[in-house]
Amino acid sequence: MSDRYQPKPEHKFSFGLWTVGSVGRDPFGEPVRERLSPVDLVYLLAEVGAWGVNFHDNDLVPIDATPAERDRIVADFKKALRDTGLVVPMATTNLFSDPVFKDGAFTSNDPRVRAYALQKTMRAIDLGVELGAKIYVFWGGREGVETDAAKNPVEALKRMREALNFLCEYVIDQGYDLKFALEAKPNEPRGDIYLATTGHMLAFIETLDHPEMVGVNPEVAHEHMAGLNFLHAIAQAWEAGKLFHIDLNDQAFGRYDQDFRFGSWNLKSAFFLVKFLEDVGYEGPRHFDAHAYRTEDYEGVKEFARGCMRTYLILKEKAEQWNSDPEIRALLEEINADDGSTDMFKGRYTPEKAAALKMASFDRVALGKRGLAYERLDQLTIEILLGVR
Ligand code: GLT
Ligand code: MN
Ligand code: MN
Repeated sequence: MSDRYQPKPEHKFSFGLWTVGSVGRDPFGEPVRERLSPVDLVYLLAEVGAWGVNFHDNDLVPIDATPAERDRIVADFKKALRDTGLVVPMATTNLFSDPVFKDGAFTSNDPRVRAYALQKTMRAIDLGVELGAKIYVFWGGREGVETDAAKNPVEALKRMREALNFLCEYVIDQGYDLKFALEAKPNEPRGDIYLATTGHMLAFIETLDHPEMVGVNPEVAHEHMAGLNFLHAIAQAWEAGKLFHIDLNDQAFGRYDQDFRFGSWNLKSAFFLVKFLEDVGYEGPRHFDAHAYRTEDYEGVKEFARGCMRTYLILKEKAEQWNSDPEIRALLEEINADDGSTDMFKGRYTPEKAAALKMASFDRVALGKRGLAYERLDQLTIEILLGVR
């Protein structure tokens, strides 16, 4: 195996405890792997070369642990982090597994559940910050409905806003250096989940009291479930200064949330995604929110984790190749050519520009006849990906 694809800390590859720790339970089947402790999982991640480990409060500390148990678990985890050099870039709250959240957490119709969800999140934020997290993810897996008879969607948004405003103030009040990243998903496990896509989240963030503290954590699989182009979602988030975190995995369109190994299904979209992150200089963690096939034992889980990182690095190399390919560069130059003939119409509106533009004449037919060479450009992309160029 070539050394060029070995993960290094500067690549910022991270995994959730719930990813490599997945025991392979699904709605139709029991676990296929024994449960490993958080400490074991830290060593496993260190062995495969990851940089960071993320967790939900209850991936680390069981929901019914006593304060003494919590302290012991956290101390053991910290020791494993020290021994391995792994860091905790992100933390989050489990607001979806326990039956108390069956009708949502922040959007539950029951005010006691909403208050409990806030309490649980504040405690989980404390835990995350204690372990070094700088990003706090909110994935509202149960914030939705099976029937719209059950909940008023406007009320649900107001409750969500109230909860996030409360928690932003909590973070400010504690003096924590922490930002929030909202993760959208259109459905599963609820019939429909509110704020279904990254685009919905971006619009919602602007309605919060502290929009500067809140960005997004888009996940490949979740946008693909909605039939959307993931690259376009993260490009919009990036352009808005809101790409605080990212969940990399893979997913066939139209399927359930598969959380496959990064790049294992749609290589071309994975390629353009890596190329984008590298081209724009995204500096956040490259988090793999995926898990191994249910067919695997823990050797297979390690293969899965290594595969995510290795594929990312191979695609990064392919992106460099794409960017420096002379034929691709020439095509891009041609595609983006500008003869300067419209310079006087560019930029901000002025009445003079508008008047001049209304009078200008364009050779519409010639413009429409021009071939754009995108077929050649795409084929060159495919040939780079297939390794024949
Ligand atoms: C859960 C979900 C993921 C979220 C995680 C964070 S938990 O596995 O499917 O997409 O990112 O809560
Ligand atoms: Mn997912
Ligand atoms: Mn995710």
